[in-house]
Amino acid sequence: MATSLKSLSQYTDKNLLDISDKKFGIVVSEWNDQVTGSLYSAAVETLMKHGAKKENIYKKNVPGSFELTLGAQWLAEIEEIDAVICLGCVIQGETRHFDFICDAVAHGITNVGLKYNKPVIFGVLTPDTMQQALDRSGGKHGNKGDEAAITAVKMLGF
Ligand code: DLZ
Repeated sequence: MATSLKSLSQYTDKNLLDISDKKFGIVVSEWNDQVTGSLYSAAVETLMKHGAKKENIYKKNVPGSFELTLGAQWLAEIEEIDAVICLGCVIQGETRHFDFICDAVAHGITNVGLKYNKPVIFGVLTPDTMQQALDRSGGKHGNKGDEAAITAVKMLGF
């Protein structure tokens, strides 16, 4: 996906790209699967609402958020896939495990996007409590899976 002057001049926030022929890979962490399942459902629903075809959305489960990076790489290296969305939920605990996982995933996902020159979206919740996670995965604060999908569509518009 190369940026051209033409594509830059055509892009506006209100006029999202036609994604009917775009292929999406979604990597989903199995940790806190109640939350990540809701993130996934919202991401798929939003992509389809914006024109993506169900058969063009590919899912890959990984055990935990730490593994999202490698899962993203496996999907990003598939030439036909246009964008990758990573969905996870890491809940703050008493240990430094939280920081290690979050730092690793943030850096890892960034690197995969740069390496393959494709949008690789960080849809990882990092709340203090399970309630905060539920609030952000279909609760009172919306659904981060929806935001992640919109971000992927917007990035494909560049
Ligand atoms: C080990 C661990 C812990 C303590 N907490 C979470 C979490 O809240 N969310 C999550 O997605 N994964 C967690 N994990 C698992 C790690 O992401 C990873 O799967 C293991 O450390 C094995 O590499």
